[in-house]
Amino acid sequence: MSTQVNPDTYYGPSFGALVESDPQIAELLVSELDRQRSGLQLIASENQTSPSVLAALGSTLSNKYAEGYPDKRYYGGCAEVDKVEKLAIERAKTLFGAEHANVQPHSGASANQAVYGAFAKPGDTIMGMSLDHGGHLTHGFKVSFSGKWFNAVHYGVSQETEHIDYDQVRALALEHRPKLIIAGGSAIPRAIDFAAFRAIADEVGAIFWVDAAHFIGLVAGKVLESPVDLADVVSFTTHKVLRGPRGGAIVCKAEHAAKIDRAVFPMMQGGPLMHAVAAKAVNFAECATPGYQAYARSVIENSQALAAGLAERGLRPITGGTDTHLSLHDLRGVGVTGADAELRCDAAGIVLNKNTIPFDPEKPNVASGVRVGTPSLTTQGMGVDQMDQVADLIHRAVTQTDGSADNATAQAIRGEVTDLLGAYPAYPTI
Ligand code: DSN
Repeated sequence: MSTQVNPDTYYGPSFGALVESDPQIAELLVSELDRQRSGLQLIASENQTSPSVLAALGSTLSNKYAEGYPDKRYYGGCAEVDKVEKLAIERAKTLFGAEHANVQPHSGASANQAVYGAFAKPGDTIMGMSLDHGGHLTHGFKVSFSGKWFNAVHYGVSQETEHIDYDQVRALALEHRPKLIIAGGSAIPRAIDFAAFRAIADEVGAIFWVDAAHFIGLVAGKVLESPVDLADVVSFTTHKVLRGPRGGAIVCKAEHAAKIDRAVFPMMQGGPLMHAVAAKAVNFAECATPGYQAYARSVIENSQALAAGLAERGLRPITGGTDTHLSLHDLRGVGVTGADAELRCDAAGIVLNKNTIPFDPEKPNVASGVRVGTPSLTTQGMGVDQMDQVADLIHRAVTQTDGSADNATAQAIRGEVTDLLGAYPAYPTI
């Protein structure tokens, strides 16, 4: 085990027992912690959740079957998990100012499946952002259930501005009359105009659904406009900027509550993961604090500083910058593909992902861009003063290394990454 861990606190008091009973898995858990600690984590959809959330995840709530909803279960022995789920629901409603919350979806994709289940039937037309312009697999991409079961129509960004083309959204909505209009995605650096989407949905009689998985943490932190009042339904994940456990949730208007609940269970899921529900409750309470709001503000400031630092070095930000926790960079100006950049950064201790950019001439597994996000670095305490150094490290890794860990420049960058992480460690308390 290369990283320092205290078996009494790492993953809760039972970690010591795991070391005894299954040293192979215990070793791998520690090496993954070591990996998370020893690199710059820039995957925009990842974060470092709190030890309290980890404790709830590692609890005996994992043992309990609780199909149904609080006070309406299909199993005995649910008194304690009922209290947990009621707390999670109330905390979610308060945090997001929502009329109804369902905290049972196992993941973002499961939450999205339930939204389809509530409002559409196979063969119906749905409309979302195209994946290669920043959307998501579950918004009708052809290999996803959503693309196979629904007639998916896709809007994108304007080639000129790289912002969502709202004229195109409206024209496609008028032409295709979708049942559902989805806003949101995985690589959208800018704030979305929810009012524009609402007006278009009203014009064609569609349900307006926001998939807020990426940015819901910024909404919780009150640094980005909330879609909750404008949308019929908002689905999200709890593990991105929000910094909770891996999982999903849905908030919606009271008029849709019964439909959404029936679509989550029993239509799409069986028993909820009660340890994850407890961890969501812990997370929602954490997000209601001034400390979390300051964190969310810092995530955006860092993201803007990082995007500017990369722009100065020739890594062009799509749309010219960012309003959120992520930015997307076109690498064609430095003559490196996204796939090569990801490999080179990895060898230098920097973890990010290749990403297609709008109108990308490359295939997705090559891609012309990279996506970078600041949730993890900000959790580690970095601020705008560190972002120029991070931009410099990324730029040098992308342009001056070859993807080999033996490369002298890659080794030098790794050394600088280690020094920086020494001052801003991940999980200093375990
Ligand atoms: N795969 C996630 C992301 O990285 O954005 C979204 O599902």
